[in-house]
Amino acid sequence: MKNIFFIIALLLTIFSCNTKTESTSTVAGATAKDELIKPEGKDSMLLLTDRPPNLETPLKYFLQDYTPNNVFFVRWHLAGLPTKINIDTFRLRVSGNVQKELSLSMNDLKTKFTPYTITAVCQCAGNSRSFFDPRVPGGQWKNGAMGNAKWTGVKLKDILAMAGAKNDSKEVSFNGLDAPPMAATPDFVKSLKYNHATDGEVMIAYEMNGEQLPLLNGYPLKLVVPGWYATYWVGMLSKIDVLTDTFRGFWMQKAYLIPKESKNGNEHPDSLATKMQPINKIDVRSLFVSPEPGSAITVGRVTDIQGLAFDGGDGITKVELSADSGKTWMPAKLDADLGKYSWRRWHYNFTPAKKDIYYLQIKATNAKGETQPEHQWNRSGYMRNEIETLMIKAE
Ligand SMILES: Nc1nc2c(c(=O)[nH]1)N[C@H]1C(S)=C(S)[C@@H](COP(=O)(O)O)O[C@H]1N2
Ligand SMILES: [Mo]
Repeated sequence: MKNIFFIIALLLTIFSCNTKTESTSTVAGATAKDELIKPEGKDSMLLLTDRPPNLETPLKYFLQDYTPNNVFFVRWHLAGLPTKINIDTFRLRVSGNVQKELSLSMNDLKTKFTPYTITAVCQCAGNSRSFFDPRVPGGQWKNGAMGNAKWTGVKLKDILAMAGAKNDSKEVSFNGLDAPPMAATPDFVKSLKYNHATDGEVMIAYEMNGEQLPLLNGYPLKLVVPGWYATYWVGMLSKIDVLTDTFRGFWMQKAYLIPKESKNGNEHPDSLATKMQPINKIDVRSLFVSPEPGSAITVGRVTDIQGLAFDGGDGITKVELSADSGKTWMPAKLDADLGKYSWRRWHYNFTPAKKDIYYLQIKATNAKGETQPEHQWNRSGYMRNEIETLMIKAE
């Protein structure tokens, strides 16, 4: 338990002086009650669970290129996380199949390495899980378990080079300061193949959007794996192990698995896939951000329909909108390209011709020609990227 204070303490600090309000929003045709909460160091967010803290970003913040740190979504698995980190004594340790073990202070990281910055979407594997039909267990996220940020820190490759990681290494594992509240729960440890870990893009961030990371987003260090689902983006990162074999931890071999032999991680509720593999690259998706579902717009007047699109790093080349159930697709206008791992915002000028209810659909395509499925399901509610429908009323 060294250095670890349980969540009870964290929650008392974080949630005691909170303002709780309720708002109503329309989601996929149904009305859901959203509970808003204002944790310490954050602005109002949607509360999913408070133990461990799981908080969703309200949709309106996705009208910006970069998601502000104070509303960036929060997702922890284990109820034991430090309430406070002493930055003077904090060390990032590197051990295993290396010539020289390292114990790096924050100052070492900031002065002994060349800083590196990359823009990348951090998206939870379970983002949008609540929209799966039939419903699946797990955090019932809407579309707010994602965010786009500029990450600054050190390339993992440079750290492994300093440690003299050996050429016969197979994988690298990553552990953070959070700990299971009971011995029965396995510690949250993730791994990457050695080649991936040293690709020069995987990095350890000490800043997001030019500021230190909020405690709830993994302060002081977060592993950034551009283009891959956020489950690999280990927060409060404190220990890196270079391995000569496949890592066999629970969170790689039992959790976060997707069907191996289907597109988009698809399977059927009546015939679940038997061959599974660890989740990996983010699939192509596009989302509506504005107007909010169920909004009223004006007949004969232009409405700026807005949203965003992203993928695992091949880059979005096309976003198209349909107002006739997918019979015809019209190109949306893409905003500036902020990097292949960034999301790309888009606009579409829509003018409703008559008083009616409109169902708009949005579909993105990437540089590899990959696009989105019309229907998708899997038992864990991962990798949601089904073509989205937005219902709006023209009055
Ligand atoms: N140490 C640690 N890192 C973690 C997790 C965790 O439970 N513990 N959850 C992962 C998952 S599943 C997600 S979606 C992201 C969320 O990052 P955020 O809280 O900064 O949004 O952190 C990842 N890193
Ligand atoms: Mo996640």
